Amino acid sequence: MFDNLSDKLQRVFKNLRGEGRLSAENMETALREIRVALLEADVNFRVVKQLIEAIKVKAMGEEVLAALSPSQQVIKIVKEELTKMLGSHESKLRFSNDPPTVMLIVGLQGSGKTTSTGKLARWLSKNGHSPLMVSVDVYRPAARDQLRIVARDLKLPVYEGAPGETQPIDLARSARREAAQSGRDVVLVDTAGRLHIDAALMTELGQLKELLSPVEILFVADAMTGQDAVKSAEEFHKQLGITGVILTKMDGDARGGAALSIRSVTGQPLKFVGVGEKSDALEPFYPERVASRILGMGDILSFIEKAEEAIDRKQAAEMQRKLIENEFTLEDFRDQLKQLRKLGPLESMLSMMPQVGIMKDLKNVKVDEKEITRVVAIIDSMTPRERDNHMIINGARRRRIAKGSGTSVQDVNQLLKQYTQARKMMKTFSGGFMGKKLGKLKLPLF
Ligand SMILES: Nc1nc2c(ncn2[C@@H]2O[C@H](COP(=O)(O)OP(=O)(O)OP(=O)(O)O)[C@@H](O)[C@H]2O)c(=O)[nH]1
Ligand SMILES: [Mg+2]
Repeated sequence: MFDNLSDKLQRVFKNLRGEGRLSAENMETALREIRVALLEADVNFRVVKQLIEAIKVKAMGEEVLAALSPSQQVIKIVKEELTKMLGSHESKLRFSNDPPTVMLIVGLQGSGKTTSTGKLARWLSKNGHSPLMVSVDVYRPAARDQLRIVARDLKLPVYEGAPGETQPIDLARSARREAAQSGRDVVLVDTAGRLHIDAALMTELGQLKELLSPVEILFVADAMTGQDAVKSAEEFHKQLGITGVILTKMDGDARGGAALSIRSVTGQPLKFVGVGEKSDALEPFYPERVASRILGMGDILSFIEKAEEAIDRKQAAEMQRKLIENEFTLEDFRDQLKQLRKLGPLESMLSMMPQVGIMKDLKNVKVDEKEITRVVAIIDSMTPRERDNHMIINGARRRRIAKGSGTSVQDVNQLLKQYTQARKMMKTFSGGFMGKKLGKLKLPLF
């Protein structure tokens, strides 16, 4: 996400780093480069213009004459303005005082409405709500089945419709009634998509809006479609009035910049980003964190939040103690690996870290998930005593472990080496950079 833009902006800042102070000339050059970087990243040109103007005013103003270096000043200003452009504050979902709250999920064909409906249902149920999903896509034969499957996988309810209930309006009305009767507080309405915005679609969505008085009308925008996503968001907003945006496919290598313009162009907030096909690949949108990520500062906060979801605090504290006292056993190592796996693809986790120091080297590390599985299998094949004290694992024991785990003695050797290295590294982390940055949460990385 934003890799290119991020690289380019960092180059601009680097060039400024050599300068003693901000001058009209070096600022002019930096602004020009920032402008090009944003345009190349597909940020809408009107938005770029506003942004550059705002940065310029601030940079030339008095407040920059502080003790910061020129590049620090510019980074600070660019970050503030980017954050503002992205909406300043997190924009939470709103709920009706008179539940069930209805949320309409709208957007063009294939933008990710059905997938996002499922993700949102999962997110809601993890955050104290009890959603009911309903698909009113009666045009594509498999559409309602698709949502049914999503719901089944999530073990969350979907309103399936009564026999003969074939109209979007009827389905939506019944779903709301069912939610009210069964005490569900949110109804997520997955609507049909069209290739292009057409009058029939807008009429139908308009009717749904009138009938359901949705508190949220969330426009699902496919980040891969660039400026088209911005244009259709604008059009939906004009015709229907959207209340927020879910930006999907931000995990793709799209330039992503278009997406950043949606807030400016429509005036409606980005509420969530989709970062993968799986149901947990949905993140609330935090303007400041995204700005930091774009500027290459890493998204420490998202990272911590995700880690916290996966890692049991108590266990983490216990791990911490063991690390410090050098009691970290192979069994702990295995548990850590398992937890790391729960965090999701390791590479995507690493990409959220600030690209400094050791993390810079780790950025290019390809983490092989199969390798983790193998390591876990090897440790599983050890006796508790061996796990407790790796020093007793001699040649004969290594052979037995290899056999038991279907691996080779070299594999076992390699693992033991990794383990001892990990112990060393984690000790460094727990007191060093990571320790300070992550506070109470020290993540072992191997
Ligand atoms: N990589 C990635 N793929 C996504 C994301 N969100 C959705 N998709 C994929 O995009 C495709 C279309 O998603 P759907 O949810 O079916 O889209 P839709 O808007 O409901 O499509 P229609 O109902 O046909 O209009 C699917 O293959 C999804 O897996 C995302 O955040 N990242
Ligand atoms: Mg769909």
